[in-house]
Amino acid sequence: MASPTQVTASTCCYCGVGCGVLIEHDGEKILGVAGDPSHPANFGKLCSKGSTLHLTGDLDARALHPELRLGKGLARSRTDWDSALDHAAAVFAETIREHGPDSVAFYISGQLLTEDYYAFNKLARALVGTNNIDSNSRLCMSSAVVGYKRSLGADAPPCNYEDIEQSDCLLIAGSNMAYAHPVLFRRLEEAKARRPEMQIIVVDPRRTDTCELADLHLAILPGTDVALFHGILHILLWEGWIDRAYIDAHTEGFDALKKLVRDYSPAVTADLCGISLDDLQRCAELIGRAPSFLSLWCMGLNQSSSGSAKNSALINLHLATGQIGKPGAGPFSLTGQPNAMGGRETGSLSNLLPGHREAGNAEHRAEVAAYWGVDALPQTPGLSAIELFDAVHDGRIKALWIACTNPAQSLPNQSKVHEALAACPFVVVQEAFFTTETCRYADLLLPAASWGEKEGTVTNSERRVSHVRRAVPAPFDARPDWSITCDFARRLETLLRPGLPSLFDFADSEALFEEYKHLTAQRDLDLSGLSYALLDNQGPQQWPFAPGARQGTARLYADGRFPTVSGRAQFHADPYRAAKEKREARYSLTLNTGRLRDQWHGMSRTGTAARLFGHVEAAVLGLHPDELRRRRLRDGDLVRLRSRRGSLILQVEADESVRPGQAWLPMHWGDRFLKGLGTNVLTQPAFDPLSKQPELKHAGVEVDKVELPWQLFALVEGEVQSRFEALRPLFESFAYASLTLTGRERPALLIRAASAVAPQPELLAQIDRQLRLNQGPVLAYDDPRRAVGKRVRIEDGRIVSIRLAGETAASEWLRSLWLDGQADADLRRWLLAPVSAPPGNAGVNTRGKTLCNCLNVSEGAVCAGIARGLDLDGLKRELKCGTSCGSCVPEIKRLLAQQRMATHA
Ligand SMILES: Nc1nc2c(c(=O)[nH]1)N[C@H]1C(S)=C(S)[C@@H](COP(=O)(O)OP(=O)(O)OC[C@H]3O[C@@H](n4cnc5c(=O)[nH]c(N)nc54)[C@H](O)[C@@H]3O)O[C@H]1N2
Ligand SMILES: Nc1nc2c(c(=O)[nH]1)N[C@H]1C(S)=C(S)[C@@H](COP(=O)(O)OP(=O)(O)OC[C@H]3O[C@@H](n4cnc5c(=O)[nH]c(N)nc54)[C@H](O)[C@@H]3O)O[C@H]1N2
Ligand code: SF4
Ligand SMILES: [Mo]
Repeated sequence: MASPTQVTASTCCYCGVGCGVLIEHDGEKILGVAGDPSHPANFGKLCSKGSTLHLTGDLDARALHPELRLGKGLARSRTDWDSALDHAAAVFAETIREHGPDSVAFYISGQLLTEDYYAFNKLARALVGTNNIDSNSRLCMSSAVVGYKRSLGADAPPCNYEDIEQSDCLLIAGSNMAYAHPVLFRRLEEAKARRPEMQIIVVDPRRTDTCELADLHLAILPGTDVALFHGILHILLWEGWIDRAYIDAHTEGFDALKKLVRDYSPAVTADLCGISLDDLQRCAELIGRAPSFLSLWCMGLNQSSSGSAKNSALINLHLATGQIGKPGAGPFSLTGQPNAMGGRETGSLSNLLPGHREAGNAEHRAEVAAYWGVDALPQTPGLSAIELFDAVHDGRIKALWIACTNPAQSLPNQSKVHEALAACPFVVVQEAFFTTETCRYADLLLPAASWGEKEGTVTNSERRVSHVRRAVPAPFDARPDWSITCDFARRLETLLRPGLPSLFDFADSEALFEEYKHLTAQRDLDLSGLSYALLDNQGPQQWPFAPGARQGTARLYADGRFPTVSGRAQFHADPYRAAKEKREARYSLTLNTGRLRDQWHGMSRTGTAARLFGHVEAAVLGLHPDELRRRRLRDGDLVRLRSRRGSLILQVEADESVRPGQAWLPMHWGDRFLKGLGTNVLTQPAFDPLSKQPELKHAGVEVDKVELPWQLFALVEGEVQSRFEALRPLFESFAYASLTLTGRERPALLIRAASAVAPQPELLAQIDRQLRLNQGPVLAYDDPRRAVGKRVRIEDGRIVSIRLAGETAASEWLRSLWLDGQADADLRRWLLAPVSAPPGNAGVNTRGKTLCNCLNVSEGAVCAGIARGLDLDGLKRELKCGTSCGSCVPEIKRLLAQQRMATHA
């Protein structure tokens, strides 16, 4: 029964900042969301993604019932939980019996809750007896794990969010915080406004929005971070800006590093990194002279074939300057996913075990086995993500369980991943949204509860554990992940170890937490003093939090003792290695990939809210204007982007934020919103030798113009999810097809497609049926000789559907008429004319993209305001942009700076 509005305090399900949210609901449906003022990560703030959570998750896109495919090539059909899980248990048991425990694998996610993770780990290692359990954190945090462990002795970010605000000098390397950790970036903006003397350095090949806050931006050549950090250390040594006393008292290995960095003279470093000597010198000086120095980093360092070296080279700088273990100082890796930390804590990478233990360590295995009450844990090393999918591809893995991740979009070298999934005898996908690329390959689809519907705990970037609370029940048959996993495990137990007491007798997520937490006792991450009740009474807490502790631990290593064998931190002397191997280097451009402000990964959730496409509407490749000129390309041209592994057809645009020789493409596109296998059809599977994290940031690519003269534009209002599902397959035969959502109050599906020749009339007729253009109040124009055909449907004086084929000049004008909700009689005779707008009609909406999603303020309006002389405060006052979540403020600042440059030029 729905009851009046209630509020449940929970957390945001997106990034590792880990903001607290207040979910407004009626006990059945989520109605709204607000920032939790009492949560220490965000104190009430939310970004553009967090504040629109309640607008996402369209039920038409949710997985609602278990579905089973009874044979390859057949369609899946709906089933019940008992049949689904019995079937899965039977297949897993048989596979294990016939081919051994290493013939099955689990591929899980940094977006699971700690309790979910724990259940999966116990299932894989204790019951199945395999270490083949890895997670998408392999693509995300595994280089940071290696960096922390080998340099400091434990996988623990030593700092906290207040340190960021207090620091005198901040180095942000390979992190676009303005987009990827926006609320933390808001906190940094405020700190910098209070203390403008705080110095911020950004190291990123691209000029991102994060650079708007930087005193110094080093646009290094892709992949040259190790050289940069060694070059900085070279200068620190030369100038005497190191802390010899700290090095002597608390570290080991400095001499070897000192020897190595002799080779990284300023001239050599500046040349390798493609930056000026002055900038390099200034960077070293800012770090060397700062009373406190803190570094933040993310995927620009981790996602690299030298990710471990990058991490340790940066940590070297902190150890050499003694900038760790004190306020405002330390190496602080930002975690991407909301519970990437929980995954590391519970041992959810193939080489880890719960409680920051190692699967390769016999003592650790014995400890965990004893705690679980099993004879032994498996010894054979497990496979990491890339290796795991290779093993699926060559048939070694015969049953694969995927939960809360979309590998058919997010792994590199997608052609191979799709082949692997297609060939795998049994694929289980435990998912909240049935729309993902991976679900297509599911032989068994298990509907999972999602944000607002599940309970457990998560750990954010600053080691802070929050209690995630359930607001509403999951829709239809969907169930929380831990309960699906434990239910399956109990059924598998009866087949694999009949008669023995269950290892999975958990009544709720709290029971899992209670069992798990003791595995952390007396270890570096000790959180055995925490409980749901304590988190409810005292709020989110940072580990370590031992039993009896009154509060969590804000900062690690204050005493200079490190959890290594000798108690000393370790310098590492890894030489710089170029990111591109030879075969990649033959391609003239380096492709860099990463995040957009308002989208999350494969867009299964954010892609259900039309408003979130307002900022960036579709997949576009960014190239420096010089590269466009050299290739005789213009903004908006369709190009074929190709690498050694695959190709993609998409639009190109001029992008001044990248240097010549580089290309930029958001990571979010898979096969659904853009025809082709998405961004990752291009990326390389090469990985770091220690962390096994793949090189997702650099691939050699080439760009060629394509001629696809026959073009189509379509827009249809309403029921966007079901129309998307029905229409997407109809565009398989087009060379180019881009689908997106648009609008706010009245969402619509928008499609652009192109091919060399016109498609069969029957295909167009099928498309028209889905667009509701086959009958009713439809204006039509056809010229079959030129393969031109146009349709506009008008209801109650408003355009509700459009299809222009063969000739699309009027598309933007019609789209703006649709948006404005008008199509009066005067205009009607022009609707199907081959013109971009009727003569003398200024109807074309020049609003451009939506900068401020909260208050719906367009780029056009902001630019007009700037032209009228408004500054940031004036724009905020008059247009209200940037006054709610603030996610658009860096971009508005950039427009203001461009305007200043233009007037001075
Ligand atoms: N809006 C949004 N926010 C997110 C996510 C999302 O999908 N959408 N995902 C979350 C997750 S899981 C993660 S892991 C984080 C990722 O957060 P970030 O790592 O901040 O985001 P990215 O855009 O992937 O990459 C950051 C930057 O690395 C730069 N870079 C590329 N190559 C190099 C290099 O060789 N050296 C250096 N120094 N920099 C380089 C890129 O130009 C890019 O600007 O974001 C989290 N937050
Ligand atoms: N080219 C390129 N590729 C990249 C990256 C890059 O920078 N460039 N970044 C990499 C990084 S850092 C990451 S973290 C990965 C992310 O890659 P993925 O893990 O594939 O990303 P998501 O789309 O977030 O996948 C999570 C899935 O879980 C589903 N889901 C949501 N909530 C729940 C739930 O409660 N239970 C279950 N069972 N399912 C749920 C969502 O619908 C979604 O399909 O991408 C990697 N791929
Ligand atoms: S910064 Fe935004 S996406 Fe990240 S947790 Fe906070 S509200 Fe969610
Ligand atoms: Mo990530």
